[in-house]
Amino acid sequence: MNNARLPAIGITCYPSAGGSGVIATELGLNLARSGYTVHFISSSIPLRLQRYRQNVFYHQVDVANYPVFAHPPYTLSLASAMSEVAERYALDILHVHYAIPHAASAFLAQQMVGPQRLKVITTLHGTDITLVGQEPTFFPITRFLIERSDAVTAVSEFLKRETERVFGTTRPIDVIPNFVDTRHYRPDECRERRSWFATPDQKVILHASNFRKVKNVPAVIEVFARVQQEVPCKLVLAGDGPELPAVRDQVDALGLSETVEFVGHIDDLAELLPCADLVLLPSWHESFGLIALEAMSCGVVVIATDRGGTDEFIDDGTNGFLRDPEDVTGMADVAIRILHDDTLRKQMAEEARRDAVERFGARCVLKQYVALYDRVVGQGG
Ligand code: GMT
Repeated sequence: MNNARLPAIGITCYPSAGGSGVIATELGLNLARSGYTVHFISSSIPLRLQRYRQNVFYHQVDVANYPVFAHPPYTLSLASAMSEVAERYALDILHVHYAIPHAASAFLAQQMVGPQRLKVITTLHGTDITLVGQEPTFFPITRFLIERSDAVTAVSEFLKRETERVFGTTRPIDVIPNFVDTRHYRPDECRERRSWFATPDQKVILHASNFRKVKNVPAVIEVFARVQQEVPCKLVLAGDGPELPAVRDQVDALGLSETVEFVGHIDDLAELLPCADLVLLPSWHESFGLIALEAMSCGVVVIATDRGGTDEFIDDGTNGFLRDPEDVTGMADVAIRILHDDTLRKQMAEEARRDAVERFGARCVLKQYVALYDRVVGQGG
């Protein structure tokens, strides 16, 4: 173990926008503030890691290409980088976020360094289990990597159950939920920023995602099309992804282009979320739904999908709403009700903020990771 007797941690994640990268980066930054040495090992620098911070190091993975490769073997380059960093900085743990391919690289690195010296923790985030891992080509390796990690965490009870059901794994899974920096994501009247989108009499509805099919963005547009007939409002769409062109076409076809604002990818939504009166997240499934928690932390009411792990932090009718992603009418009805009733919206927003702070603040969830690290390092080495 390295100095101060705290384990030295290597973290690997997808560096681009996405909840798993955000959670991994925020976890590393919080660990570093608590005195841990944290080494990020990834294909490019994670978005929230751009400036120098004490105890935080970044190692870029160089992927060599060669004409015989149909695709450069990133998994192997990552494994080499992990083993080198682990040897050089005496890492105790490789903590990988999103199983594919990170857990495979960590497994290889562990074999190179020695399973007694280097432990592997895999955090399952969602589509690594619910979509990607179930592809026939990834299924056996995903199951193997879950079984062979020294510890596995899932971001919700739903994801834990789904992993055990689909993969039939026996490796115990710790549930450690997503968390939010409640000092950064906080309520703010943001009158000036709001005026960029809406007049004072208009409500602001917001959706933010990576515009993949699983996010069911067409339902956002359909809900908005109904709501704007009853309540003066604007829709702000933040993010980018493969479904964006189709969503633009849908907006044009419905004659909504004057009332829908596409703001593109925004690295940090803490300044935008509090401007909203309502956030929509009608995904086909969400293992957790970090954006909903971030909205709650900003004191904004959310209507989220009821498929997945959202009911582990959203209590329907108390601190937000849960609806079936196909139930456009139900989502529109509740949106109209909450946008008409300022008193109810304020009451639910306060409840949402309180729950985010008391149950899902970074400090509270960090303790669960720290306990896990202690347990895994204590398993022998
Ligand atoms: O698959 C995605 O949508 C992206 C993925 C990610 O890498 O950010 O999101 C998953 O992980 C987040 C962080 O744990 C969860 O909050 C999201 O619910 C989860 N996405 C899905 O389950 C669809």
